[in-house]
Amino acid sequence: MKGGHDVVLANGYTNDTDIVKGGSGYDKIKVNDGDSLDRASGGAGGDWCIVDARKEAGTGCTRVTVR
Ligand SMILES: [Ca+2]
Ligand SMILES: [Ca+2]
Repeated sequence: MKGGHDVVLANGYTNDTDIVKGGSGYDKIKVNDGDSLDRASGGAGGDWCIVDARKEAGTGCTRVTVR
């Protein structure tokens, strides 16, 4: 991941565990793929994590949306 604003998508397979890390910019990290096994780990700069369940959001997520 580079700096800047990125959108990061977990691959849309359910019942798997995706680990998605943001870069140094304000990134949008989406792991709302239908399971609650993933980990959206925000990077520096604050990230927006879109998750299936709150437990998917790591400490680097400054904004969390459950979908
Ligand atoms: Ca998944
Ligand atoms: Ca998920």
